[in-house]
Amino acid sequence: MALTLYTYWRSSAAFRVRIALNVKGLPYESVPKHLLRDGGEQRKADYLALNPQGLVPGLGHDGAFISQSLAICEYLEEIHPQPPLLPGSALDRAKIRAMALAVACDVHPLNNLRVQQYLRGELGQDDAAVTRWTRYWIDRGFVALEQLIARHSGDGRHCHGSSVTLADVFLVPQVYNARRAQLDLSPYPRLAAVVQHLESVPAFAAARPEAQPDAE
Ligand SMILES: N[C@@H](CCC(=O)N[C@@H](CS)C(=O)NCC(=O)O)C(=O)O
Repeated sequence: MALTLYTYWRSSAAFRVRIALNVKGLPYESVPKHLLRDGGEQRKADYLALNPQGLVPGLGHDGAFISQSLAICEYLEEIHPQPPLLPGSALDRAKIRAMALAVACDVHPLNNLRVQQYLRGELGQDDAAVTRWTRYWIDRGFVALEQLIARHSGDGRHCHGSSVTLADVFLVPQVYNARRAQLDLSPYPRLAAVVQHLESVPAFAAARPEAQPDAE
């Protein structure tokens, strides 16, 4: 299968998809979209023709295009079920999705580039205020995830059960963003232990921003 990932090295949403592709052992071609250069390559007409939202990641597959990292990961899960990112019973899968969505819906959108640009531009906030905003929303999410990991982790090394799931795929990139905002992770020891383990897993390590061809 010919897979093309529209990506940016520092995009945590693209980082999720890179991890999922690696976990499933699917080779892909990277097409970098620089989010800052020249007003943002994600906002140029050629990319908007593919993704009207003007966001990365996007996945091309045999002439088709899919946006939204969760939709992409679930698509990969459906066309390539092994190893499963949504294992177990319907209840297990719902709990895993809920943890992934706690990042994807309730943390990440508040801290996205265009939101930060709006806070700085239209709302006139300085860097300190934007960093405060970023840390606040990540903390709200991590406080809850810390408790969910306590309930659902089977081994202290994964968010749910004892294997890599979609919850792990979404957590690690969000921790990358947290570190960029210099958020202290010590209030979330279980979450930090899970991430420490996952960062040693080759599929995660190869997907990290600094390992990408477009890394600066
Ligand atoms: N919900 C989307 C979020 C995608 C997203 O916000 N991507 C960011 C990078 S992490 C982006 O392209 N930002 C560009 C911008 O804000 O202009 C997903 O999960 O794919």
